[in-house]
Amino acid sequence: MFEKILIANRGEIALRVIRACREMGIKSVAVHSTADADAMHVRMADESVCIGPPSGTQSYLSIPAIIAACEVTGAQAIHPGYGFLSENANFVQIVEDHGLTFIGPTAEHIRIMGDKITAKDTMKELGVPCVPGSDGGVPDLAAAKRIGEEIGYPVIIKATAGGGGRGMKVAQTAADMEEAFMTARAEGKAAFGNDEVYIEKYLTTPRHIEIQVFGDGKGKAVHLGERDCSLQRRHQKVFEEAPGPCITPAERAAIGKVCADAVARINYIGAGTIEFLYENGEFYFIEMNTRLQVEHPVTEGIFGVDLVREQIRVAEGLPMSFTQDDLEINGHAIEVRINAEKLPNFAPCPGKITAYHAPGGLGVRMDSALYDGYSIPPYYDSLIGKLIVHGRDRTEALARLERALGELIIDGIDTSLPLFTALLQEDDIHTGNYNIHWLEKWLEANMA
Ligand code: MV4
Repeated sequence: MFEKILIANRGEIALRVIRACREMGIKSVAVHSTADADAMHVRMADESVCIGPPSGTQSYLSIPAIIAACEVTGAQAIHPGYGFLSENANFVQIVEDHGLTFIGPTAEHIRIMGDKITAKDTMKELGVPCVPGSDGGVPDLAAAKRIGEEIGYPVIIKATAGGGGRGMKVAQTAADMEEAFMTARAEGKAAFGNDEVYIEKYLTTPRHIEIQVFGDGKGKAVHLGERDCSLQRRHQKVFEEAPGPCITPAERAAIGKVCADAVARINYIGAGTIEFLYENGEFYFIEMNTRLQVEHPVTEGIFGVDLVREQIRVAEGLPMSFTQDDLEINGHAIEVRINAEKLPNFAPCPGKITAYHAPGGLGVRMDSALYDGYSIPPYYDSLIGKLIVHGRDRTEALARLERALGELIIDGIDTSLPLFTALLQEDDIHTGNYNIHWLEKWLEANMA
């Protein structure tokens, strides 16, 4: 059993992990940059180590500093949170080479899923439905044009090393192919040092539905249903919910089983998310994330499980504390991401919090590292909190969200909160009638 875990992260996710550690009787070690000496994760952990200057590259991404912090404190395992080193296969290898445990998947699984072509090949092989497209990389423009004719336009050209929307170009017709192909290649090369691309049929109005999976690393795995994360701006999720408003129990059981079986077959360990586009009743695999995700609390809300606790258990070699049959959906959960940014342009807006009051009451969870008088540093991601509500059904969850937003006070900086208040006035949000383009269109119409 781990006696001490180091959390290689900051902000709300560091608190999230510290809380799980404390409930399990495990000591926690926070690491922090000089800019984060007064941060809540440092205060809440049992111990802390300063690992470098403000820049993320020199602190939260500094592998030597993090390994040294484990050695100094005697931490036996590292929880990476999300972002930073959470999907860095080399880091996992180094952690293991130092006799430490990485709380997350193996370096090999991270590597497979980090390369989008290999990920897709692997999933296809495992029986997961994929978007029709090129089988693997597309070597040149002539091949790209052949594939375009074969699968039919519109098509999308994606960088193999991409993800999160970078290095993607749509070709509406054959006439667009040359420019789209060349641009996707150039972006892949510039952003990731890899110019390999692949091609898929472009789905015009899908929803983003992702399946939460969890494996014990020994051939057992479960699914915890889906999250609908279609409401995004520039590939950043802003509103997530579970279960998906348009997914039937039969669809959930079927795609869930496919996903759980797939990750069981590869002995996947820990939390993972299999992302799909969902259109006309069909699921199409796009990517797999090999980490705990920002929006994991909506899944925790409807299943009543602690995913971080389970991550720690399986990393220790223990079994998961539930089987598929134990997992039953209870009600509906919604998360909104609160960013320190100024509308209408969403410009980052760090600064000092002059007043903070978190909402409470039945079915309300506020995951945030904010406190009264805290100064948000300008060096990191603008996510400053997540408000998660749970209700007996979607209607109750939406009413609770509106009520909780009314209680929440964050003064001194601009935040994305006014966006959520405005969204709750929209019929489409109440009926669940939205797809991946809904928010961008709404912003264009309402924020211009
Ligand atoms: C697509 C697509 C349509 N068709 N693939 C965007 C980020 C990356 N994860 C995959 N993305 C997309 N892939 C095919 N074949 C549309 C998107 C997409 C998108 C996906 C999910 C959520 C928001 C999105 C916004 C724009 C485009």
